[in-house]
This record gives sequence, C-alpha cells and structure tokens, in this order.
Amino acid sequence: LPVQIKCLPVEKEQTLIVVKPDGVQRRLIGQIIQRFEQRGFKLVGLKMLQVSEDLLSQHYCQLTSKPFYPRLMEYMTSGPVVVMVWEGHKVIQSSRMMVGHTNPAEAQAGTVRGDFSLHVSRNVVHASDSLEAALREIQLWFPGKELLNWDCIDQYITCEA
Ligand code: IDP
Repeated sequence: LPVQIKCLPVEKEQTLIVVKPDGVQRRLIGQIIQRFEQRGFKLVGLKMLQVSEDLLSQHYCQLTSKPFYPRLMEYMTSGPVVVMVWEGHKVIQSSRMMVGHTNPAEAQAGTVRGDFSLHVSRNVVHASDSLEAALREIQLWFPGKELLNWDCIDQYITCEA
C-alpha cells in the first residue's frame, strides 16, 4: 500500500496493561506481549517492578470496600509485575476484549484469561476498562515523561495511528 493512503478516521488511544505476578511466574510475559504486537498495537512504555502497596491502593482505589481487596493486595504484591502502555486505534476496548472476562471461568477461549487462567483471584493480566481509567492508570504507573513517542514504519498499513 502506498504510504500516502492513510486509513482515517483513527481513534488513537493508549491503555495500561499489567502482567500480574502469576503471569510473570508462569513465564507468560512474551505470549501476552505477542498478542498485542500481532494485533497491530504499538508499545510506548514497558517496565518490570515490584509494586508498592501505596501505588497499588491508588490503582485499585475503587475496590477498597470489596471483601477480596486484602487478598488482591497480597496477590499483586507477591512478586514482580510487568507494566506496559499500548497505543493504537480503540486500544482500550480492543484490549479488554483480548484480555477477556474478569472471571476466567466466564472468559472466552482465545482471550488471555480464557486461555491461561482458571480463577478470578489469579487472572494473569490487567487492562484499563475505560478512557478515564486508562488516563488515570497511565499517569499513576508512568509519571512524568517515561512514555516514548515514536513512529512505527507500518503505521499506515496497520492503521495503528
Ligand atoms: P478487571 O481486572 O477485569 O477490570 P475488577 O472488577 O476491576 O476487574 O477487579 C480487579 C481485580 O480484582 C480482578 O482482575 C481480579 O484480580 C480481582 N477480583 C475481582 N473480583 C474478585 C473476586 O470476586 N475474588 C477475588 N478477586 C477478584
């Protein structure tokens, strides 16, 4: 395709994806990244870290009253996580579909949770669930100027941007 033929309109968005401690322990980082790359999304931030309770309590501030909250904190701080920002056309909605239902028992085969997990308390991955959440979570996990603004050479073919 000639590069001057752009696919428009493109709704460029960014979303936060976290490979949770069970995903890291089970060596699923590569397979999860592969799914986002092959879909055509662009990676603009990536790091591995041991998450602090402080950051996590801000990330899950809407869940503090839930009965599973203490166990969720324990689970998410039990080992390193890999956190990423992916960019592209409608990436928030698409990544929620790719990740699948919160409860793996209800997640479709073909989704990350549907393919790699069994139980809601060990569901391998996080994906922002709305534009507001994505903006808030990206700011929280990647403060300052940590994200990269770069051009992917196939962007007009994949309609990534
Ligand atoms: P989401 O991760 O699909 O956006 P949320 O409702 O925001 O789902 O829940 C955040 C995380 O809390 C889930 O991914 C899961 O790890 C955990 N969680 C949610 N519901 C339960 C539950 O009923 N038992 C245990 N853990 C849960």
